Amino acid sequence: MGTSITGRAIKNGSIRVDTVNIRDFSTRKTMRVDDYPYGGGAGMVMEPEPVFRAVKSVEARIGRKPRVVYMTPQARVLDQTKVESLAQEKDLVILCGHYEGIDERVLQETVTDYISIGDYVLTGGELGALVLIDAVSRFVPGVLSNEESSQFESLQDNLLEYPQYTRPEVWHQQSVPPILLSGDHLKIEEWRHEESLKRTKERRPDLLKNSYRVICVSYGEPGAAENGRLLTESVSRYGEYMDYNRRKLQKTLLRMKPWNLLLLVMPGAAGEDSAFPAEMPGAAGVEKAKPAAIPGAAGEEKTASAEGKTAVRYDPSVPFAERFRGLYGSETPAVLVGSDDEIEKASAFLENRKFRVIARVSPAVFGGDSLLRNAALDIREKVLHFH
Ligand code: 4H6
Repeated sequence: MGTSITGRAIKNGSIRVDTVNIRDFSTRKTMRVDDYPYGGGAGMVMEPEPVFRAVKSVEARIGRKPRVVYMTPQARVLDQTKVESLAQEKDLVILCGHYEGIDERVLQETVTDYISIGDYVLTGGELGALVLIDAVSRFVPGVLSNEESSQFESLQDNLLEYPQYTRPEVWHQQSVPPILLSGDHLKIEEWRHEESLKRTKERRPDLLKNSYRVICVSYGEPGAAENGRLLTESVSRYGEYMDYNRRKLQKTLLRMKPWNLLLLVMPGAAGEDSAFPAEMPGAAGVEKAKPAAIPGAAGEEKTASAEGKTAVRYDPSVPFAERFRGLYGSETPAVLVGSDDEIEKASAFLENRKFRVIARVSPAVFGGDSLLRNAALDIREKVLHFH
């Protein structure tokens, strides 16, 4: 841990790593902490009491009950969402077993999380702990520089990273893909998304069944669109958002696919008023017909925002069925953010339109960075495991 990025993180005080030797809490003169397994069989088992005392000593030192992670091959395999959720904790205790493992009773009493780093066996949990510390550290503020940022990683969409290139432009007769030299950032982002998908199909097709294209739809008081954009960015690298205060969108047919994920941000979800986005991006990845001529779609009023841009005001009198007359799913998962009232109305409507509501998120989402991050992690966790 003393070299490279983790070494720097320790030196600049972003993270601290302490070790506790369970043997120091042995109850015997010999300082042994293992004993024969009841029921017989090969190998030794770690006694409960030394482990219990070791964990208690840490609790006493930090003055609170931290999450206690047990590294074991008998657990769900660590993924990026779990890593980011653990990174929110101030303290983490990682318990490493040796021999054949630890007496079940002390695990019951002390462990909060069981984690495996992969389906293979190690002689002890320590290398797993190092892997966990390394992965978690990347999400601790101050550990990565701006250039090393962990903010936009495609693993968060359950997709593999796209290929990377640097100078020279031609190497061993192979050129860098021309699009990367074009300077067209929107096109480049699209290309990278495509490459990520291609690569995932080829190398990790198992990931694709839990990979969704996030489409965020917001409507409601001023700030709804901005909040939708913020939430979308926290949930997905390749997400899109649309402001359904806009009458034009209300008139548009939007048929979502089973691999789309509808993120619906409704009244009650927004904070006070924040700025409106200047432009709505196109809805690539979603099959979108030409705006159908639905006469008399209502609920839009143009106002001039602080920047002098044309913004759209929320009209609460527009009924759900009218605002979303063009919105259809096909077993498309949906996550709803808003007041209980609005969520209730939306659920019934969306189920009729062949969406599957997989999560409802409490409206306390847009009150600050950590609320937003936690909501995003919560959503990713539910989306990833709803199958
Ligand atoms: C708990 C129980 C983690 C811990 C048994 C730990 C792999 C991982 C261990 C054991 C680990 C992982 C002791 C069982 C040695 C096999 C320590 N191995 N083992 N995949 N080993 O995260 O014998």
